[in-house]
Amino acid sequence: MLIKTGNSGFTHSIPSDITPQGVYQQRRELMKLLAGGAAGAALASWAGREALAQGAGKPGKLAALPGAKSAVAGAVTMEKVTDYKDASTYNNFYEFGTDKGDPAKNAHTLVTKPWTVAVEGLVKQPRTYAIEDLIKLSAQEERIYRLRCVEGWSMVIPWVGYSLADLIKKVEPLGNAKYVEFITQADPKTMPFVGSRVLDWPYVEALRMDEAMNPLTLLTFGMYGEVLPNQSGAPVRLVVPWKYGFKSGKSIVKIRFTDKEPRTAWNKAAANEYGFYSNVNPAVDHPRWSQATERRIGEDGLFAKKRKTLMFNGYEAQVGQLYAGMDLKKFF
Ligand SMILES: Nc1nc2c(c(=O)[nH]1)N[C@H]1C(S)=C(S)[C@@H](COP(=O)(O)O)O[C@H]1N2
Ligand SMILES: [Mo]
Repeated sequence: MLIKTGNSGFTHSIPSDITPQGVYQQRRELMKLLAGGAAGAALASWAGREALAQGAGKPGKLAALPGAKSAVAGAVTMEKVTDYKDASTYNNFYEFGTDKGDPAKNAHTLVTKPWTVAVEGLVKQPRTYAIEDLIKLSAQEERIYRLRCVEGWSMVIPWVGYSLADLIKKVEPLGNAKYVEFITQADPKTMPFVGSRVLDWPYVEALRMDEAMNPLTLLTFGMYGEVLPNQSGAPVRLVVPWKYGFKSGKSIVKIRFTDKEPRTAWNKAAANEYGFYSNVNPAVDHPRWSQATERRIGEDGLFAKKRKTLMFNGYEAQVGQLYAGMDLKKFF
């Protein structure tokens, strides 16, 4: 993602910037060994490490939050699940810093108890939910979704939650409610980068009502059978698997129903680069880089060919009809 350096100026990551720490380290070691003429040994150790990276690894020691197998179409992929260690140490959560390793290092200061989520705006039943009540509102399911960042990396994660639609039906939106806005926590006391000028806080995201109602849109409380670690957006985040990762707001405190398309955090920061829809689309490039391919974290190493990005991140059968007749180059 790009970093705002002043009121209007931006610097941004080039593809090599998005190398995860571990791979970067390995590349440095490899370069050192190559310089020493030990290329064969270096390659052997690389291959060994790649093999070790297979398997999902063990989650941390957080409270268990198992989910039943989901019956929602598209909710499970047969692709290999990303190692928990990668999923929980390679993150975007700018409230805790702009480096991929920052959220895992810094998010321990986030206070997730007590936590409430206010549902407000154009609904018949506005209500503030204690997180404990929100968790129980519907049955927890495990959904194995890909999440693709606009920067070109992706992961496969077993999320735990329920369809946002279950909550929406409970609060009964009014007829003029057309959009759902997600407002996230912005507490400078517990989130060290809130107050920095990287983004206009709080981090806000939004969906059109039919997108929010699509059964794939997951109100997410856990991953890998446990509650979310802080850096992944505890205690509640969204996962919208057919959109670029930044649509999946973390640590949500307000859900607001509106009649106008809300301004969203990245759209405010750079409207020409981040549109409202932000559907994963290999045919529509980011103005400064291609979106046609991606690298799977922990799997696609230095020498691997990048994999092709799929239309709607592979969820076209489930969500393609939401955009029938729309010019997706215009509504990017
Ligand atoms: N509140 C908040 N939510 C956020 C972000 C953020 O900076 N702040 N980053 C977004 C981006 S760019 C991505 S790619 C995903 C990353 O989720 P992950 O760290 O669980 O992979 O979170 C999204 N949600
Ligand atoms: Mo992202």
